[in-house]
Amino acid sequence: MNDIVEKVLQGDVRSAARLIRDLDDGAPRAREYLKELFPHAGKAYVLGITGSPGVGKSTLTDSLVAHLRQAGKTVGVLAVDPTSPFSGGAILGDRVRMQRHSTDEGVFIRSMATRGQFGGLTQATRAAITVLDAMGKDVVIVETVGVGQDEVDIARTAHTTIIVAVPGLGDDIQAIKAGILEVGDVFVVNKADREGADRTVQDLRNMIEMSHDSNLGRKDWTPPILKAVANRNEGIEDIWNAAQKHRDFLSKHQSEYYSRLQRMNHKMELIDLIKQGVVDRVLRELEENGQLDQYVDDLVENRIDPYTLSEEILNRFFADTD
Ligand SMILES: Nc1nc2c(ncn2[C@@H]2O[C@H](COP(=O)(O)OP(=O)(O)OP(=O)(O)O)[C@@H](O)[C@H]2O)c(=O)[nH]1
Ligand SMILES: [Mg+2]
Repeated sequence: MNDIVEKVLQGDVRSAARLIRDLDDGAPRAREYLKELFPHAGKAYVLGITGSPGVGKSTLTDSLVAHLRQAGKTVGVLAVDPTSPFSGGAILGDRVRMQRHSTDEGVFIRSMATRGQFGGLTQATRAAITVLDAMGKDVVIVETVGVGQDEVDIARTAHTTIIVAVPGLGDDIQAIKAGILEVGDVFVVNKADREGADRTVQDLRNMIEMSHDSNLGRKDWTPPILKAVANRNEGIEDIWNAAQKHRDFLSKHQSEYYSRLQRMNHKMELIDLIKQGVVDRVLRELEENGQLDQYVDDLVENRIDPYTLSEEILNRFFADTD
């Protein structure tokens, strides 16, 4: 067994941090390590926390971490920011917000901002979850900013997804359009110290009643909607209890919805990996002998159209499968 892999399995923070950095950078050796780690993962409870920017996801995560540590659980946190190609703004804020846990050995916090590497953000996040899981963390919390397709995909990877909103729906209407509502297992109206929290709870309830996962059909779980004031630790225990209820639900009822969800996750992961493999292989060869640039010249000078050209290139690589 590889040295790094062994260390990660023993829970070594530095090795895990290095591996996750490699994943974020798309380093090929990271994939080899993952192969070895994979059989050791699958034990952690993965909790997704998502919602629009600034609704209090990190504050909530921080309070949840404190709550879990008191209960003696080890925690891994992944802060994923698909809106930025750099580990800048929001993630820096996340780190600051969770700083009180930085000296606690039972907590491991990492951020990811990859786009386009390692088959995209969902793939990289999934891989990082595997690392934290194999490291022996009891709970892995994945915080994602925003409401796009990446968040929906990442949310589908978690066992339980918490959607955080704030009083006055506003931006969150966008979230609902993007389909994030459909993947929520627990809803939290944070900043309930502000006016209009009850109204927002009611609005959400109405919308949830009408929604169902457009890809996978209806769930047989009714998502609870809870109020919280994360920066005052209010409502945190209820949120954790609701998540646990959902977790129990998952293990007791292997419902049709969740078997479909699991199947789709596996399928998506495999397709992502195949795509990435094909793209890597074809591009590596084209770039090695400068052909890619020649092809681009052909396009620039109108010698061929891109449709025919891409077909010709692919036929070269997959000649005998035709
Ligand atoms: N009034 C009030 N403010 C809160 C509450 N929870 C968090 N905040 C504040 O809201 C701001 C944003 O909180 P974050 O936890 O960084 O929010 P976030 O959703 O992680 O933000 P991004 O990661 O940037 O999307 C901070 O100034 C928090 O102190 C709350 O319950 N009430
Ligand atoms: Mg945050």
